[in-house]
Amino acid sequence: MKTGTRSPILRDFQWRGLISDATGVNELDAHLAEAPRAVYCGFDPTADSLHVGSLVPLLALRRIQLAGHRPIVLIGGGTGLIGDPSGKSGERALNPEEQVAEWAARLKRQVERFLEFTGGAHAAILADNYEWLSKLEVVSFLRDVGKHFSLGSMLGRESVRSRMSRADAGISYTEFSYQVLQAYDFLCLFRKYGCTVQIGGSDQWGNITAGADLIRRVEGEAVFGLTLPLVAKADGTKFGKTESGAVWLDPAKTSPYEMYQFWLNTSDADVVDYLRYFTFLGRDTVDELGAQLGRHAEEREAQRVLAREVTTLVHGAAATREAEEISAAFFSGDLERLTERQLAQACQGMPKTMLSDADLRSLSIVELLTRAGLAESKRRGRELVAAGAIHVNGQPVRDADTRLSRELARYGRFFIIRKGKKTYHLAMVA
Ligand code: 383
Repeated sequence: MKTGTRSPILRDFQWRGLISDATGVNELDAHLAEAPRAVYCGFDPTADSLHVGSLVPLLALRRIQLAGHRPIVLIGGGTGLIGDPSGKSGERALNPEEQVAEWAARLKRQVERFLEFTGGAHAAILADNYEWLSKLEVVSFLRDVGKHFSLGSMLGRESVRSRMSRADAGISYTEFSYQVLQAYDFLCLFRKYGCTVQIGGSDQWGNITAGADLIRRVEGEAVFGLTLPLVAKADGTKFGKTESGAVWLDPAKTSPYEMYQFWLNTSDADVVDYLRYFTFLGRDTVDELGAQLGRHAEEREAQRVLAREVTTLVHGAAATREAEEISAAFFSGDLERLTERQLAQACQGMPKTMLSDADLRSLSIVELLTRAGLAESKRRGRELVAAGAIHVNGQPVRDADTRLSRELARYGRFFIIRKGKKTYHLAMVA
């Protein structure tokens, strides 16, 4: 891209590393510099919640709004009934209609906190493509829309080619048609709201350019597409997953504490990139945190700032403060000060062993260690206790034969076992 970028938003995207690809980047720059524009990104309801991977485009829409443009969040109530083949190695099962409608409603509530929906020309718009896709009639659709798509370019899309080339996969006519529906959405949003820019992850490139081509053919207008990088991890493992699965934005699925821990565990190699992708901190602050990382990586200040910033964006300041308190309590081993609610939250992402009432009266600590898989044998369990490596509810265990009891349990039912410095396990009575 040329160095003299004029539009503040593209300049910001550039230093954040948020531009993977764009259709005519210089023209897009001029387009955004010239006037406020309507920019959209779509999210399909394929689950009951968005996850941390959805944050890059969602926050990009917010950056776009803060720069004075109008963001449009499109929920794919219609496309979610079809299934995007982009980035998917196999055909997906169709989800029931009621399910997709319920998920769509949830996603709408979820995206609301990230954008401003009131006040003036750059107020955000929430749209659902079920509104127009469900009304399509096949004959007029094939005449008015389908006629503009050449089979050559449809088959040439990465999402289609990668599936056709696999002996064990293939693609149905249904998923093959997905790109036409997303292209038609861009046309509808262009007509309805004057939307001239679509953004999405780099997996969306084919769908986005299909829409831009359609608008050029039908309306004779030039519109733009911009793709954001798919977040990668320096060690090559998949971003957005922990041992307990995906990191969701819904606090009922991933507690704020778990989310906070997820960001806190970012590697030194990734943390500066993530500060640029996932926070609104400016260049000076990010540079300073990067420099500090070079000097005192062990302090993990960059990770702490990242965790605080993102958790606050997603869950608010109060939930973040609570997550920080829980983290501090675990760090110091001083679990006494946690409330029952905080404890329950902390335990969500921890390996667990469920105990019965009988266990609570009869099990010894050493039996608990083997039951929880923290020691391969009772003998090993005794060694660990003798070495002072086992803490229960913040207290060092001195006698391996101590029996569990309600009195020993935190809030009458929790045993937080710590082995060594970092390995935590929760035993609890249901
Ligand atoms: C539907 C209708 C449109 C425009 C877009 C869509 C959704 C799109 C899609 N997106 C992914 C999703 O919904 O499938 N066809 O899970 C993901 N997005 C964003 C981003 C991302 C993409 O929601 O790269 C990651 O989050 O684009 O995989 O008219």
